[in-house]
Amino acid sequence: MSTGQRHNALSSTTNIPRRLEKKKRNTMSAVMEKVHDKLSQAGDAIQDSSLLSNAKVASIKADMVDGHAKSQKMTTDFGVTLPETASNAWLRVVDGEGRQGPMLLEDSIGREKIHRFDHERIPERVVHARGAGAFGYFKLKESAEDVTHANVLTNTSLTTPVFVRFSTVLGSRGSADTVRDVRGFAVKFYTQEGNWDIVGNDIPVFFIQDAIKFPDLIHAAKPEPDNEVPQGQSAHNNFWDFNILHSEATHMLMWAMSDRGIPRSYRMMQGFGVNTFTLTNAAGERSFVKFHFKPELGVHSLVWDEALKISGQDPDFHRKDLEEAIKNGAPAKWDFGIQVISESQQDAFEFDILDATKIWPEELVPVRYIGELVLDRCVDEYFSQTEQVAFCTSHVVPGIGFSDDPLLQGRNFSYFDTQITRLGINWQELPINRPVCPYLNMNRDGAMRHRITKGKVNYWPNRFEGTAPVRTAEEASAIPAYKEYPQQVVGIKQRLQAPKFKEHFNQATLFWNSMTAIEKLHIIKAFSFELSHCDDEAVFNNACARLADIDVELAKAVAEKVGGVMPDQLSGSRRQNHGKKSAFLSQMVFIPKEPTIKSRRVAILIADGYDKAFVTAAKAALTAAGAVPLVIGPKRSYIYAEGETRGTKGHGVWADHHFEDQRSTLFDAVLLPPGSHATSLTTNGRVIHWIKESFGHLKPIGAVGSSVKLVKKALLPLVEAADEDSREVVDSYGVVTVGGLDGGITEALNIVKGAKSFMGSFAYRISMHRCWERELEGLVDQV
Ligand code: HDE
Repeated sequence: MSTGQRHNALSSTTNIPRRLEKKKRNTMSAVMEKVHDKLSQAGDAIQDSSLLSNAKVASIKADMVDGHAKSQKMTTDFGVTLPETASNAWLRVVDGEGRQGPMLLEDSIGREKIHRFDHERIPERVVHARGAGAFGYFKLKESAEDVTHANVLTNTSLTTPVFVRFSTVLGSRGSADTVRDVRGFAVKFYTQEGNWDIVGNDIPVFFIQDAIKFPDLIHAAKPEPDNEVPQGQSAHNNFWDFNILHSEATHMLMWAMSDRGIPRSYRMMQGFGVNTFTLTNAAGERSFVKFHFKPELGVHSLVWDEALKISGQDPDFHRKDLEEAIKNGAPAKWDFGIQVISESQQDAFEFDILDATKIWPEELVPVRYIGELVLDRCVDEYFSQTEQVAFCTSHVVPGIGFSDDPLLQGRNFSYFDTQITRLGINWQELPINRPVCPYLNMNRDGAMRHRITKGKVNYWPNRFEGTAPVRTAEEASAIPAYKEYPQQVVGIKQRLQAPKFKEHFNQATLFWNSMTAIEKLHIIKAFSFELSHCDDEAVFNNACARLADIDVELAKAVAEKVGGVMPDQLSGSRRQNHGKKSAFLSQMVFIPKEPTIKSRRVAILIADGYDKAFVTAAKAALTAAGAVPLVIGPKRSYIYAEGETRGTKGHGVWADHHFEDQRSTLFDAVLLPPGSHATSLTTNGRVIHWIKESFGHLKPIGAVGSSVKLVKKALLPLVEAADEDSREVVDSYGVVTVGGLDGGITEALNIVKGAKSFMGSFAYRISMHRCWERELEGLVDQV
């Protein structure tokens, strides 16, 4: 599309009256022309499907350099070529005999290098300091024009580039990924009408109702002030003290103590905008909205013992998981949905729809899924992209607005403000933050300004393009600018809360009642872990008393474990459980439509003497189904199969890892191939531990032929296992065994065939994520 055509297309979509458009074009400054040209290019890029997700990437290309110095000469920051010796030695005095004397301050090359290094760090985010990001796109599938005129939510032909940053809340930048915490889910849509940020979480509610409490909440949750302990943990006195003093936090605590607090992967979490925003349609009608993201792979979590161990074994677990999936061709995907309440229904609910500690139950307000979010591209450089990205709840585009949600309104101030501390006043000019559409105004100067705006004036209106004074109201309203909704506001200034904000327990109980038995067990265990780390009696007793407001059985189970006050020791009458449930709160309902093992990590344990045909075929079958099989052996080297000669070319399989550098915690399942290697593996404590630990973490275990004896050694009598000469596949609590492979390897390893085949049963178990029945029946505590 040519630039001229593009302009026409633009004016037709933006509804600017012809007269005004002509006038505008006539008076358009050279700068605006350039900006429009840029838009044309960006627009053209958007049309080009190969760059679908990359209109943003295209826009930052000019700022990218190849960091691999091999092909280039190294220079100073000001472009002068460096001598080879500069990387090794500071300029110094050397006497005639080669003895070193003092270094010289005059070495501007040395000084430049150290000076840049001294200032590499910027303040980390005050919350959500640790994160991981990726690029991708948003594809609208169904127009929401009945409720909004936002282009991004009405034009189904558009593909909008996005950048997403996931994060933990409490830990500092170098903390572990798998701690129990809320996860941030922040999405920047680079729309053609400006940047739109949804700065959400993986949990749909929040601890507090009013922004003014946020600093106290975070002070209490972060490491304690006297000794800066603990790092990235909520299991300490101050966290629980604050939250129990705020009964409004009760609902959020239930979510945070559920498995939502320890996701298996960023790719397997829901995302929620949490706050109530508004939408306005072309007719000027306003409604209230909440934003949702539902993961294609289902909602899955780690188990707590596993999460604890991964924190030490691989603190970058989630960060690496996102990268591994994208690089292996498994882009992360979510359905995007909206929950909408019309203005007339604002007061129709027993909760206040502006209260961020409440969900809008989906039975009452169904989610309308209208689009898809896809992350398919890893970042090029962590600092300039993931670290420097700056999200703001106040970044909305025409057709989307704010509500009087008191948390949101505080956030609208906070995000803007915090970026100045982190990035400086020109943070919006950074490549990752600037829009892909044209932008121009008279905001100028400030530290680190790097955009160059040409022209004679830096104020508006001005004598060059002063159209504003002559614009009629009609003309002005036809410009597709951001317009605030003309909301009528009448009232008395006071620091008070609306009555419905004062009810704090109904939805906490609703959440508890809606959990499956296994989820309830996990919640009890989570509360018990956290409160056992609180050594102040007042804190754990108050917490146990609070639980009695949610459900007596829950309170009893936790109090018993942590030595807290039992519900029947409490004075006064307690709330009764209302018995209501919702079908949309258990994460167990969010499973993929079709069973899938896409991006699941499977460890294949071998030693010299394994059955090569099996290992090769199993790897191929798993890979074909989208899983990530990795071979683990006694050492990282070639491991030789039965009948192979060590050191012979073409023999052996390369082990990706050895038994000690990777642990069972880092995999979703373990596969034990047949072969004479089983004999040596039976006496390998690390391997037996691997099997027991996998069992304890509820992971599927598959064993074939002679390797069945490994399972027997590690897990009898907890499970049943196939006889070594039996051809029947036995699935006992997700331990899938078969003595021999019938009908040939291919059939036995056919994942698609499912049920009867060994691999079909094993893969099905992997697709179900974890074997919960082991825990329900108390087997886990016995390994
Ligand atoms: Fe944030 N929050 N927040 N928050 N938040 C920040 O902004 C704040 C809240 C969330 O990946 C900060 O740029 C206040 C709710 C995410 O860069 C800061 C209040 C939700 C991220 C800030 C809240 C969030 C932040 C720190 C209460 C879920 C990471 C650095 C009124 C809907 C974004 C920054 C990223 C980050 C303030 C509550 C999510 C200080 C005052 C509720 C995902 O501005």
